Amino acid sequence: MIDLYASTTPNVMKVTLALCELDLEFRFLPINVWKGEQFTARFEALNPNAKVPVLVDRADAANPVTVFESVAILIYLAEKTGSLLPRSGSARYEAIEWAVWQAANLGPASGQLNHFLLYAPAGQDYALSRHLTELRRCYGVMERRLSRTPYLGGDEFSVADLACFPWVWSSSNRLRERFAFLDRDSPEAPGIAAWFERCASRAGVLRGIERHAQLTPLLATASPDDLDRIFGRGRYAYGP
Ligand SMILES: N[C@@H](CCC(=O)N[C@@H](CS)C(=O)NCC(=O)O)C(=O)O
Repeated sequence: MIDLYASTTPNVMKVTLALCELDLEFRFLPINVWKGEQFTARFEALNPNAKVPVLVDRADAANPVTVFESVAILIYLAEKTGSLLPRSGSARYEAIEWAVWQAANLGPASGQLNHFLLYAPAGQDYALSRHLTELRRCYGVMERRLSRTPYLGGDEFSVADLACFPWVWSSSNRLRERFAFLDRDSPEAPGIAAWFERCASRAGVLRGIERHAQLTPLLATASPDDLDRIFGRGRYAYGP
């Protein structure tokens, strides 16, 4: 059995999609990050960085394997099953490059834009413009890649697509009316649109989207102080 410590976010969705693609049995262990459940000693023993997702694989009950960081989890699952990652050579590193690219570029830019649009006080024009510009740059990088290869890692569906798909899905769902470049079906980015369709028509991805939808959104449970804690502001802020 595999335990997935989870919330309703794209980083968790990557792992849910991978588990469904690989037909692995798992259960969600929901963590209410809005109420600070990630900061308990028990959870920090699993992930010292205090964030979901965390995966615990109990296939060997005497020696469970714990992995945090969504892209590390994707690579773990790929190596466990021998799927979703070419076995060797440059194709393997291309897929890893694009998965790491998501964690270092697309994910942070999407997350920061989200934060400044939804949770920051008014008057953050500089921050908004900076993160929007960076996210648009990332979409340009993806479009150029996907105009040359069917999948982000190359010729095959891989961990790279599982890393990027939930962010493109989520940003398109929430923000495409506001920022046309985030539309997963934008005529200005035919490479991304065709890739999205290719990924979204996979049975495993469709099952993963359905499983992900079973998680309950918990933002409404957060008090103003909970929001200050998760965003490091108010009495939790460091600095002047
Ligand atoms: N790079 C990490 C990011 C994980 C992350 O930011 N998780 C969020 C939910 S998407 C979280 O747990 N936030 C709680 C917090 O920041 O305290 C990964 O890809 O796993």
